[in-house]
Amino acid sequence: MTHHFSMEHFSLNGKIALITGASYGIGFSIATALAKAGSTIVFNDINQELVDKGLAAYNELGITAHGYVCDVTDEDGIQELVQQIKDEVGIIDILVNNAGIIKRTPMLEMNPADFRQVIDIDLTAPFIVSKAVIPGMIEKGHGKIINICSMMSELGRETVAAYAAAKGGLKMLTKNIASEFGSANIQCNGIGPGYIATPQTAPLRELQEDGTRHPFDQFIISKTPASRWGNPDDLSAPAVFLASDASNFVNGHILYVDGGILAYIGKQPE
Ligand code: NAP
Ligand code: GCO
Repeated sequence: MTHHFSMEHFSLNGKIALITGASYGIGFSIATALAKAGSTIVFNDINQELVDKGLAAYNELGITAHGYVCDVTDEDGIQELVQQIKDEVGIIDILVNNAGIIKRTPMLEMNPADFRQVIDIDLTAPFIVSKAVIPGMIEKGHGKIINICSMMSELGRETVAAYAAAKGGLKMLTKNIASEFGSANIQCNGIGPGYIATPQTAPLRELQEDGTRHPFDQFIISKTPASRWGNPDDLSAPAVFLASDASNFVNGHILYVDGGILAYIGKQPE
């Protein structure tokens, strides 16, 4: 990279990107953006049906993606997947830890088994996948890891104890990977999406029986200076930035893409 600014620093030409759980939603949008910026896209999902759905959707956009069935919590499966990607596509330059789940349950009604499952998928899995991918990055002499965090990396709310614990942990895993592998020229950053309209948040946006907006929907609009939910595409350019040479001295940072939620105390009374 030269010392002079060039738009080329945003290019991902020749790069190989693995985006987990990217058949639809936020992962799909980020993968599409990384492909448009020049990289080869590889994704996994939990079953063949989702992978096929993803492959068809990428194909429709003219993107050749490589899709694999793999559970991100299965360390042996992930190690085999990374080896298979190396053999069939090449060594991964960019990893986006996107796969995740949420359970909205009041804490006093939540079983430890459900709590552990959220931690397993949203926090332990990014550790497992990063651990599998980092040796290849060290071999290549560079790497980018982007962890999909949340407003719940910073804030709590009723019913999401496990998710907040996992996403807060993911923020610190991000800083730790940055600390441990910065000298190997690996940058690990997070994207913290605000409230984004995807199937994951659909229950919070369902219309009421009388046709009015869901109270949570109204709550989010009032908490967001932008006065709207985000779209998965709002995350596209921030992801390209963090995946590209344009961010080579940005490490351990969480880029909140939230329409201003974290900056705002809330609407003052009329
Ligand atoms: P999502 O429903 O969370 O999609 C994630 C994908 O990961 C799905 O395809 C899901 O498959 C897959 N997945 C779940 N468990 C997996 C596992 N064990 N192994 C492999 N894949 C697995 O939708 P999203 O809203 O696009 O969320 C993507 C990420 O952004 C998540 O980490 C989420 O926490 C985060 N996020 C979302 C929002 C939002 O407002 N939507 C805001 C902040 C952060 P299934 O369909 O079978 O579950
Ligand atoms: C919730 C939401 C959030 C969002 C997102 C916020 O129930 O509060 O689903 O968790 O999905 O992660 O950034």
